[in-house]
Amino acid sequence: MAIWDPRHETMDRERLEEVQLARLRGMLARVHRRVPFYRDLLDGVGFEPGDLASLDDLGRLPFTDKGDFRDGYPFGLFAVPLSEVVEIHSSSGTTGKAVVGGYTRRDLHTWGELVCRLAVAAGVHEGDVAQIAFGYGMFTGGFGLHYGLQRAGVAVVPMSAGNTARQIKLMQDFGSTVLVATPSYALYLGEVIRRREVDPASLRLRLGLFGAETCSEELRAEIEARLSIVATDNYGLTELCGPGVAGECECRDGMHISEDHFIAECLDPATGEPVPDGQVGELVITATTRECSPVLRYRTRDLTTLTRAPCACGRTTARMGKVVGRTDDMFIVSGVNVFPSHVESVLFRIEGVEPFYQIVLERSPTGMDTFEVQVEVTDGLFNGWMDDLRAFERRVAEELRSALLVRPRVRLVEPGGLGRGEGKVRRVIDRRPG
Ligand code: DLL
Repeated sequence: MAIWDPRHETMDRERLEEVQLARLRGMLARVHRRVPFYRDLLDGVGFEPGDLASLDDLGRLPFTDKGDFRDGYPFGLFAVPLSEVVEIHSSSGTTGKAVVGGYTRRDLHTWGELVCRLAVAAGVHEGDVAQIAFGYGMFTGGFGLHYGLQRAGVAVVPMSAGNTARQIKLMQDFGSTVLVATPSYALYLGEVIRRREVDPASLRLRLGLFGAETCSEELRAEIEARLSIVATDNYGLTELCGPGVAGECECRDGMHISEDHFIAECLDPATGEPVPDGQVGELVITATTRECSPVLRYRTRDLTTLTRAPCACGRTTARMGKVVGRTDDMFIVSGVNVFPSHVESVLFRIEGVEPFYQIVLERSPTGMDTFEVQVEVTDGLFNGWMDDLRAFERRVAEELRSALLVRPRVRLVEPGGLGRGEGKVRRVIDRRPG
């Protein structure tokens, strides 16, 4: 199994922590000097950058969150003048002002290296043809994978998102071996390939580099079967550079975090105290090496686990588990906490259910919350007897109730009845007031 940057990816922990400490010191001094927001933040807790004696001191420093990025919109958190910035990306900002991240020339170089690490870890090698079906544009996915895959020395096909017919044609004509996409778009591609009776084995696809949204093991298996590939997961966010924070190796036993650039903490979201390895908590990340957009203790709101146990691939970096949900996508119905990922895992285990679903939350005129799960079912089932359909609906509702401890209303939808997206899919539609 190839390792792109063995010097950094297989460092022993003692050496890694020395590197982390030195980089953290440098970063704190820089942001204190250059970014008024960070100066106020650190002064507010009486912390001088020179006070940092060990990595444990990180736990004494304040957090940052999305609100800080929004308040600083657009360039308030930049640590370099605009004259040194060569690229700017931004999240979609559907729920308020967008998050903006800038890159100096060196940041772009680092970004390419980090994405290259995860691509090589996933099994990409020279001779591959990588078709990028992430959107190019303000979203970090397209460009991030583009830079990283070029660094890995593969032929990049910058197809961008959408235009599914052309995606399939290019896959056939160019013999694409690697597909880069969101898992939901990969699933959709698989559906169209099946519908058009293209034999997936006639394509040369062998590997998927998926990320940007949650993908349960059940969904992964479904995509792998539909496209005849091995699917890997990688993680990142606009606030921290985009993709390149963490990615799975061929062992697929957690995503290796590039800890020489990102210090990861897993904390109890309520208390902010660390949780033991293996226990679910909120991922908090400090990006120490970014010149334009360094970030201190960023609360990602992503819930996951960390492990520092050795990995068979030889990398020594900590690994994060699958993102099981976000502190803000968990919803509460009838007093019960529900994560969409949990709903997904239950649904995908039921024979006859297609892997497309949506959760709709509403409030009735009497003030009661309603929780509806709309899910597509196979053709055979949908066009069968009404009684069978009703019985199936009850079964799905019962399976969900026993796993979630709250019973949703289930609405079965014909195959293809729910919308398909090209980018990130929206699973939960919450129409409740407030
Ligand atoms: O999604 C960056 C990215 C692009 C990562 C391409 C991987 C591949 P944002 O649009 O800012 O950035 O969204 C970040 O997406 O906080 C997670 O909630 C979610 N997310 C990203 N990767 C994963 C993943 C990009 N592998 C937000 N699994 C994050 C689950 C993910 N959720």
